Amino acid sequence: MGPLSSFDPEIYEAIVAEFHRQQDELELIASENYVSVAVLQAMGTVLTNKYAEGLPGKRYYGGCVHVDVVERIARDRAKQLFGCDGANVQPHSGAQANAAVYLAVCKAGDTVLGQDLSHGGHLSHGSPVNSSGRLYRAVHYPVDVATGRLDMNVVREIALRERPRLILCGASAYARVIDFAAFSEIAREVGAVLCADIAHIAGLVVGGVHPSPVTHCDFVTTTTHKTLRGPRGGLIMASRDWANAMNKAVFPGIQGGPLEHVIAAKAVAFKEALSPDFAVYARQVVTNAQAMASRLIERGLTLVSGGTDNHLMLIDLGEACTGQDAEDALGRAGITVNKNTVPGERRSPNVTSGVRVGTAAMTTRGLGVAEAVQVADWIADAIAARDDADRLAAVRREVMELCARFPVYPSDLMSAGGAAG
Ligand code: DSN
Repeated sequence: MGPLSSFDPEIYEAIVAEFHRQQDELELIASENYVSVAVLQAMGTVLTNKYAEGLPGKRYYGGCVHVDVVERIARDRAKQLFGCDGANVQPHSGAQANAAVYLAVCKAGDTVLGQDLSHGGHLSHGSPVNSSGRLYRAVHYPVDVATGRLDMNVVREIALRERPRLILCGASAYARVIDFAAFSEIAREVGAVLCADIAHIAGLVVGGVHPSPVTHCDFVTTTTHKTLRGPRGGLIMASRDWANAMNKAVFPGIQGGPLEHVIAAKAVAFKEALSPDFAVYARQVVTNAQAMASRLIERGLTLVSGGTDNHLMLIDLGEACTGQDAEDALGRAGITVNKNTVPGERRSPNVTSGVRVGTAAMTTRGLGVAEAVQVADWIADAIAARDDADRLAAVRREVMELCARFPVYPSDLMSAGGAAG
């Protein structure tokens, strides 16, 4: 086996092309970010060769002495970062983390209550096409279509009516602060277990710019790759009472061997998130989002809920333009976003009436408020000029100039023994 570039040039070239796409275009997908070179290095290691079913010190395979060190450090750092009693760093993704919580708490057919997918929730919060909606009786709470915000009185009414075994709070397209204390009161009132899925806002929580759910919830799940800026993966936290059930639900409940190379990268990302610099980053993410939101509104665009408290905003395009058309136009302008349903959506999920925009990745590459306002102008320009190829090409040239001034990675990363050197 030679190096990747000579052994498998097709794959190598696709990786190099993706590297340049990330360097040269603006990433505004609210669930994406750029990991550090240290995180990349931890992931590309021999730890991928090791089976380690079980937990540190209690494995079903020999030879786990070194991966035990890695996983213990990752777990301890997660506990320190979030201030939780128990943590399991093995979930391969956020959806796996949620599936493990369902398994720990519910029997098949039990009622679970989560935020409606078309109102900003997530597939794994009980969508009928996801295992969470097929194995359990899933019911949902909406946002108020007029305000775009959760109405906790409505959530309470639905919880009292449905008497769920498990309540999920947390969202993937909701721009406002989530009131974990209010969810906790409702869960206590109806005798439900409470889980917060903070996949989107985990980095804001550890950075101190969104309230923490940890003291209010029995479980907290998250991905590690969004605002938390770690490798693609999942994490579950649990109160002392639920820690054992959490661990058994992950393995042997829903997973086999953990991905120790990814767990090593999670540990590195947690160390980064524990540094004071990370709080500065998290604050800047929100400041940039609010600057961008204000400018989009000044330019005549409508935002669900009228603005943002976090890293994302949802543009409601109304009748004039579909989410798909806006996503395509922005793509041609070098700006990557995703189409997204809006509350009260009338188009199909493949077309949608909205686009979701987030500032986590652009803030990582060093963009500040001045650039956020400029990016908002390009978004408004590109949506308005969506049928004008020349104007879109002109925006793309300006986007590329900005990206060249704020590189994500050293330009020689691919030849310096980095991701695919
Ligand atoms: N797909 C993720 C997002 O974009 O929000 C959630 O899993």
